[in-house]
This record gives sequence, C-alpha cells and structure tokens, in this order.
Amino acid sequence: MENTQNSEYNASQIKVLEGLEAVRKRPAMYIGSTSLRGLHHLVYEVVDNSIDEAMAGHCDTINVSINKDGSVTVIDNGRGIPVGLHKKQNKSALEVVMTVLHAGGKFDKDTYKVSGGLHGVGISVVNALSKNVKVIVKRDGKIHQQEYERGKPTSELKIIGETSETGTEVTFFPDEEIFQETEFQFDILESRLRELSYLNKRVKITLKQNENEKEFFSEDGIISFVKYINKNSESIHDDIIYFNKEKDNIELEVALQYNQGYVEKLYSFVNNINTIEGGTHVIGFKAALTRAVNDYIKKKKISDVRLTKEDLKEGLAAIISIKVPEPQFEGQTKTKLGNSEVKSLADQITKSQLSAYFEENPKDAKAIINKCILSAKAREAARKARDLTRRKSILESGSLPGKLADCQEKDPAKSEIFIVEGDSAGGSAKQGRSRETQAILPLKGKILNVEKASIDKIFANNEITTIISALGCGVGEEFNLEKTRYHKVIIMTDADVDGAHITTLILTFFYRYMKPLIDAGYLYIAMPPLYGLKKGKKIIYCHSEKKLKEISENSEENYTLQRYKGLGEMDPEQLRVTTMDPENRMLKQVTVEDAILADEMFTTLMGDKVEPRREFIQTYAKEVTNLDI
Ligand code: 0RA
Repeated sequence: MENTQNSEYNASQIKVLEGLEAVRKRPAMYIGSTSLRGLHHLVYEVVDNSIDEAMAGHCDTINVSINKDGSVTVIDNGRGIPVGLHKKQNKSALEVVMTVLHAGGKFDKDTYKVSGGLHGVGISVVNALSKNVKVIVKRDGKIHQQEYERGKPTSELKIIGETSETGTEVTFFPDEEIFQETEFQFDILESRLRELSYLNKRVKITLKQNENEKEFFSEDGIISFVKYINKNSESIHDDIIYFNKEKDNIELEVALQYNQGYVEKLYSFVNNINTIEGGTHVIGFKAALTRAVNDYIKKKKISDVRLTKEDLKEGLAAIISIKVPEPQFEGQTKTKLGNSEVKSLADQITKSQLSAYFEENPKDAKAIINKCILSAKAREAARKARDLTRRKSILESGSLPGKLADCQEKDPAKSEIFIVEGDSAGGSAKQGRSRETQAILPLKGKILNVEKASIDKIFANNEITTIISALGCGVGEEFNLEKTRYHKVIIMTDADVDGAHITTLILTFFYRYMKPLIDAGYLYIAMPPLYGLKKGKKIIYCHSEKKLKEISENSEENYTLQRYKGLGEMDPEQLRVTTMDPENRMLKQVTVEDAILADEMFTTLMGDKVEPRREFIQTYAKEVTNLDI
C-alpha cells in the first residue's frame, strides 16, 4: 500500500474527502460520460479489478449479475481485497481501496497495471458514483463486510462469518443523482464480458439477469475471438494464423484469418483495453503483414505486383492483443497506443512469425495472396471509376448531382440533407421542406448492399456516387469530415419493413465507408408517424403503437384513425409538420457504441450466409424494424 501512504494523517484525511468529492463533481473526467456508456463503465471498473487478479494468476471465475432491484453484483474468487489495518490512514486497507482515488490497483510490480485511458481509475470511483455499495471479502479464514453510501462508509468493517475460500463480492446501486439512466443492459455487458473472456483465456465469466444466463469461457483465447468475428463469413483458408511472443517484458498475441468478404475487421487491445484509435502496435503489425506478403510473392516469383497495406485489408479478420507494463494512451478518446518501442517490436515479431507461417503453409499463403491481388485490381478499377465520376459530375453541374435539391444556406452547421426513398416521396419532401436549410436527395429504390460488393462495384453504383458527391466529403480513406456540406444527414424512408431494409442498406454504406460521419454524430434517421388521430381540423400524430393506445384509451372523443403506410400517403404539408420540421419532428441519432456488436449486426444482416441472418431476424425482429445500432 506504499503509494497511498501520506506523511501526515490530517493531510491524508483531507485528500480522501477531496478525492471522492471531485469524482462526484466531475464524473465524466473519470468514467467518460454519465450516459449509458458511463453507467456500464462502472461494471467494467469492478470487473477489471477481478481480471487483474486473474492475470496475476489468483482468480479463475468471475460472476456478474444484474439484480432485480437495479443493482449489479460482481463476485470473483481472487485473493480478496486486503482487510488489515492501514497504519498511516488508521483504517482498513479495504476502506482505503474503496475511498481513496487510485488506491485500488495492484502494487506488485510484475503485473500489468493499466494506466491512462478511462480504465483503471479504481474501484473508489464506482463507490463515489453509487448511492450504495456493499463489499464482502473472503480472506484470512473470515467473511468481512462493509457498506458505503455515495463514497462514505455507513458501517464498520464487520466479520460476518468464517470461510476457507477467498474472493471479493461487490454490489452497487448507481446513483441517479449522477446518471441520466440507471438501467443496466444485458447486451452491452455481454459484449464486453465475451471480449474479456477471449482476451483472458481460461477465466470463466458469467452474466446473469433473471432467467437469462450466459457463460463465457475460452480455452484458446483470441483464436476463438477470430472464429467469433468470422462466424458469418466464409474463410479462405482453414487454419487461424496465431502467434504469441514475449520480448522486453512486452507480450504480443495475434490471431488472424482472411474471409471472402470485403471489409476489414481488425480489433486491437492493450492490457485488455480496446484501442479504437489503433496506435504503434497496429502500425507495426500492418507494416510487417504487408512486407511478409510482398517478400513471399517476390521470393516465390508469384507475380510482379507490389501490394500496399490497403490491398491487405479486404476480408481480414484479426485480433491484436498486447500487454505493456507502462502503456501511454493518446488520441481524442485516449484509446491510441503511443509507446514508440512497441512499433518495431510488433513489426519484428509479426514479420518473422508470418514469414515462417507462409513457408510452412504454402496453400494458405497462396489463397491469401490471390485474394489480395484481386483486391489490388479492384482498387485500381475503383480509382478509375472514381476519377470518371469526378470528371463527369464536374462537366455536368459544378460537381453536385442533378437530383439534389440543395438548400440556400452555405454553413454546414446550419444545413441538413434528407436522403429520401423513392421519387414520389422525394417530390413531397421537396415541396414540404424549408428551402433555406433543408436539402433533398431522392434515391431510386434500394441501394447496393455494400457488404456483398467489391469496391469497384460500389463506385460504379449510381445511388452511392450520388450520395458521395452530394455530401462533398469524399469516402473511405479519402473521407474528410470538414468538407461535409451538412451537419445533419437524415435518412428518411417509409415506416415499414421495406423502408427499414433500405435504411439498413444506407446505414451499412455509411458505417463501412463514412464511419467518421457517424462518430461525429451527423447521421440521423427520420421517424415518420405511424398513425394520425383526426378530429375536425386537429390531428394528433403517434410514432408508436404504445402512444396510440395511450391516447385512444385516455380520450372519450371520437377520432378517426389514419394509418400511414408510407411517406407517399402524406401530402407535402403533412410530411413537413410530422417528419421534417425541426420544431415537431422526431429524429434518431445513429451512434455506434460498440464496433464489434455493430460489425456483427451488419455482417449478419447483410452478409452471405442465409441461416444466421434468418436466426438474427427471428431473434431481433423488433430491433430490425426499429434500428438502433
Ligand atoms: C488491492 C490489493 C490486492 C488486491 C485487490 C486490491 C483486489 C481488488 C479487487 C476488486 C475486485 N476484486 C478484487 N480483488 C482484489 C492484492 C491482494 C494481496 O496482495 O493479497
């Protein structure tokens, strides 16, 4: 406990108070946000501590449950939080861990301590942001218990029984004074716990809510992780390429497999943290992958082409997991690894391991190389098609597509564009819009499924090139958020199954080729009403069956019910009032909380295997028509 010792008792007391008060005053600084994401971060914070015990070899089971009363319990069979007296603080070590900021981590030097980022802020942060916490520690033959409210102990540390086991059990109620939402979601926790079980092989993790119970356990770790992310795709070689090497106290673990698809699914982790923005480990890996493939092509005289790292992306499913003693996290969301020594280390290990693998498995090497050479050719064709569309559109109308009814406003922050299904609805939208700030782009029916098409097909598709040139921000690697001509891009389709399908197709395109636009919060879905309740000149609009029931049950009056099957059934004025007017309309902002979950959803919905799609739609039929990634 040496890092928490302060020379003066009084000083340390003040520090304790300041610490947790600061967390309650500015929670977002410690857990990122107070939205749903921040709420779930509380669970990860506790689980991370249990995982630390597992990484140090003291724990093999972690049970998480969402309880009926709204609390969450995390139980592990680690060593248990120490309970002995902390002399300088004159209180138990447990109380120090629970009430002192940053006191919760491990202090033995040979475990990987997470620093930076939002992880590893300590269990005291969970305590500070909970209206009630109960901790039970099994240790030294006894069962100890203490409770807290909003970070302050409300009971002594009591002994409530005897045991021969060890472990920690934490139950906490999130504080509704802090969080906008306090309801935990099974799916969100499931995704992270599955990920943790792949990243920490042979640790059993369970998640339970009422009768819903899932168990995650992986014997072979990230090999199974790659199988999981590739489960809806056809692979092009049988074996998953895997290596695991340690050098200079840094451990690199990689698993990869190519599939027949066109998108890259590469996820990287540093000390179990998903490095969404990549970093030196990813740069080193990609450089070495490119070199290993090119060297093999040259050595075996397979072709004269030299592949770029872009050519190696298509169909790649890979997990990179690295354990670094002192990671430096950089970037906007502190999820980019900065350690420069990692780049050459990842490069060297990857190059020698992959080259050896290709030598020993020439069939796999051939399959991968053929795929990448095809990608290179498709990229070349796409470049030509792109140049062609550019030239064509410049000749036509100052580079904006003819179908676009643009708005007068030139400031992107004040401009919006509606991407509308069908010419007739497009016509209504043009008449109903506010010409100053609202642009309309009608699309003809279904757009191309980008999940199933190679990049040259995508750039040859009319609807897609129209969207790209209307938005003005480029696409893929050339995407530039600052050039986006509208800060609200609104997908507007019928509120039926067909409309939902078209919405999904357009979303897939944005997700795969303009993801920064989604990350910036610029993408929306318009929510046209399902019903209109009409009496005389007055109409009440309902966006859900629930709302309709509410209104019709609470009203004695006689309304006539109108059901809107499509946008086309509304006249321009109705469309304006119900769906387009910023004063009254309902918009859904598209957010991607979890890239792995979103990826899974798109490959399942749009991918080439039929059976998983059928299963998915049967399980999630409601969510599919009411899409919220
Ligand atoms: C401080 C020191 C030690 C373990 C822990 C904290 C610890 C915290 C949590 C939170 C949830 N589960 C946990 N398990 C352990 C080291 C213990 C030792 O040296 O014996």
